[in-house]
Amino acid sequence: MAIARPIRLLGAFSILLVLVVVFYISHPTQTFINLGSRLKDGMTRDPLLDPTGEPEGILWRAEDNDYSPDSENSARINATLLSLVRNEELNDLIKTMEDLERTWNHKFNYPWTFMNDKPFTEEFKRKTQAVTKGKCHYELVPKEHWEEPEWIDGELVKESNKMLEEAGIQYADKSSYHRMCRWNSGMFYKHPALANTRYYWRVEPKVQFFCNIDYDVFRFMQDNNKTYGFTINLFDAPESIPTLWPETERFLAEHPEYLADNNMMEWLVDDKLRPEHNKKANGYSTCHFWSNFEIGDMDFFRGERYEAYFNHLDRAGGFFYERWGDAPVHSIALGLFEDASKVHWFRDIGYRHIPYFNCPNSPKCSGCKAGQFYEGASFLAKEDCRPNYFKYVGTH
Ligand SMILES: Nc1nc2c(ncn2[C@@H]2O[C@H](COP(=O)(O)OP(=O)(O)OP(=O)(O)O)[C@@H](O)[C@H]2O)c(=O)[nH]1
Ligand SMILES: [Mg+2]
Repeated sequence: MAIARPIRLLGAFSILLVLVVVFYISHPTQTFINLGSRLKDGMTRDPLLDPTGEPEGILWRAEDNDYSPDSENSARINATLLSLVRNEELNDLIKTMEDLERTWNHKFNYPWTFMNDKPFTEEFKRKTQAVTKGKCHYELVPKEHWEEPEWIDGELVKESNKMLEEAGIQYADKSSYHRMCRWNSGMFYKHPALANTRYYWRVEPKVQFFCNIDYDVFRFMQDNNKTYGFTINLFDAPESIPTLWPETERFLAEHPEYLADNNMMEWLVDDKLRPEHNKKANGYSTCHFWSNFEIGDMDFFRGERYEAYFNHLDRAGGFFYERWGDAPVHSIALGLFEDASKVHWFRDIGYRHIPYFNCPNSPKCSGCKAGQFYEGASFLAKEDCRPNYFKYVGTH
């Protein structure tokens, strides 16, 4: 008996529908990416609640390529895990290393480079090398990269840091903190031990990683022409950087040619989400990539634009007279000088540095709650600058 045409059509449609549903379930990343990059109507719901998969495109995997630890012809590229760390932080660092080795590096065996302004102890070397099959390098930061440059006025530093401390700026009176911020801003990539290394993944003791990452993230950066990858996007304390933006504007006036065509200026100067922040920071939203996690291409920092910008800031002295962090400095430079498409949100890397998270909804993750952004007091929720980043730059 012949089946009526409408019934046949309905049958064909149902089969098509099932196929589409099966496709989307097995390709969760694509579903999400197809929503578009910019969130034009703002972030009405945390994108990390949606199923999160791997980035699109060809990914290099340990099963298909030679990533064995001692191979001469391995698929590893010129890259290192990089940690500035003190001997006293050994136990916290070990836990972090174990996390990152378990979720990622035991498959790819990238080397680790540890840096310190004091020599590493034998115990530090022995215990860290025991956590990884990758080769560990231990480097001393040269004094001229670490200490205050000669044009900094010590008396003025003491006075201004006292005022910052009274204004409640954390670590303002710790000279090592100022030095660390300056080193992370303009020195780390100048260390001779990194002269032949291009990509780095910054790792701090105490941070945690929650998700299995099954592709070579450094190759991903290289293959997709990415300069910088982040996980968390935050507001900063404007009191720590009152003259950073005015100095940046001065620099831009001298070098208008450095501004990228497809820059992230709107994200940098937004005054709608937190007008007081913009006002106190004299025109800067204070939004930044939280730099305790970063995967980056050191060629950007070694390039003419960043070098000139860092030298300008260094001369102005705000690393010591104020408490400029490497996070706003890196972020402003990327936002102004780099094409926005070259910055990547690693939504799939589950990450925690107290008190914030990047926790995706993925079967590859365990130990964090999908979409949880902060832990502790509820005022921390407003430190999230992702709504602005997704609105002005995108979710890529
Ligand atoms: N070798 C060395 N490492 C340092 C020094 N100060 C900070 N670091 C490292 O620099 C990184 C950032 O320092 P933190 O003290 O964690 O700064 P922070 O993340 O702003 O502060 P917290 O929120 O307290 O973690 C960490 O990897 C530290 O181990 C220092 O004086 N010497
Ligand atoms: Mg820290």
